[in-house]
Amino acid sequence: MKVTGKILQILKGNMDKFVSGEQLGIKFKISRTAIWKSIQRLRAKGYRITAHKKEGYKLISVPDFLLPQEIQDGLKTKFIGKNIYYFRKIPSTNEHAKKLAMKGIEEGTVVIAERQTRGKGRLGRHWASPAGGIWLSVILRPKFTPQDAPIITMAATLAVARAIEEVTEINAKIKWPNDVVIEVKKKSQTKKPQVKKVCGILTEMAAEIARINYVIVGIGINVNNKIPRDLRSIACGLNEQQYDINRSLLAKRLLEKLEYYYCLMLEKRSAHIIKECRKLSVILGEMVKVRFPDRIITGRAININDKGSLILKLKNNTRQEIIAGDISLRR
Ligand code: BT5
Repeated sequence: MKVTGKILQILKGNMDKFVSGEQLGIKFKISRTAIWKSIQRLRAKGYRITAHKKEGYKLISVPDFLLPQEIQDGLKTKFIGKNIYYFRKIPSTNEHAKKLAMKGIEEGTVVIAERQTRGKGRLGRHWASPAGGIWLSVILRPKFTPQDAPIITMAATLAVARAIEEVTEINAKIKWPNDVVIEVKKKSQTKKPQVKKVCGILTEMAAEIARINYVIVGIGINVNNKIPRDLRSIACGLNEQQYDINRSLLAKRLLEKLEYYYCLMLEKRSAHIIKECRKLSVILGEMVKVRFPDRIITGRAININDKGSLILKLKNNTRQEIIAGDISLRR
């Protein structure tokens, strides 16, 4: 860790107290001018630090940015998030991650941005990514076959739901295959709650028949951001349920959970992931509509099988396996 990072750690450990500049200089064997330069660097990143001639420096507040040092501070992972590329603004974190992956960057590298100008969903759809959300991509190089890849999306939805559960008091659920949602009560108490999307996952892969070259797991979470008007009936932010969510903490827990579930997959223990996804599923037992580019199927969602496919029971009592699709709940 560089000296600026070490100074920040000391200031954080003494939040709201003065730390002597002279002591810092002695500790790191650098001049007071060098300490001052480090403080200026931290201020430029948004840390509010007061300076007092005799007493030294006092950290007043930490910026609400997804700064790598905030996410990495206390991050309990072995490889995911050890290397973070941070942007205030970028077209798409998935696109940038793809370029890095093609250059051979190490597994676990994360690309994160405050804002995306061309955030994308599945099938090239637009993903609204204003400031205040978490927009990130993780580069993975799994040693399993491309057929197992859909489970990565499930692992990611599960990681997001569990991270939200740990950091907030919000009950997040999974809407197969790639959404994390929350249930919002309707005005009429008798009606079932409405499901709103707080997170979408876009998993992209470069593979040969039997071998995956790399996988990019793109995760977008609405946290403190505004939701565009045209999406308000289907989407919402976590801030509509709880104020003041610490985005760096949420991102940190997310990376930890993602590594945990990804490692389960590598150990061939995906059954555990599927079991947990079933428990958090918002669609199992419900009548759903599955929209494909050329047709719509209606049926009851009765299971998510071991391959991660959705099983629908149709009107004529036959069962249909769905590998991917757009699901809407018929509530
Ligand atoms: C997804 O696609 O849900 C995948 C979204 C992945 C976004 C992340 S952000 C980081 C990384 N970098 C990227 O460029 N992308 C990934 P899909 O299931 O196709 O859903 C897309 C649909 O969700 C849109 O057509 C809208 O209806 C809706 N939508 C768009 N923006 C949204 C938002 N911020 N919150 C909720 N719904 C949104």
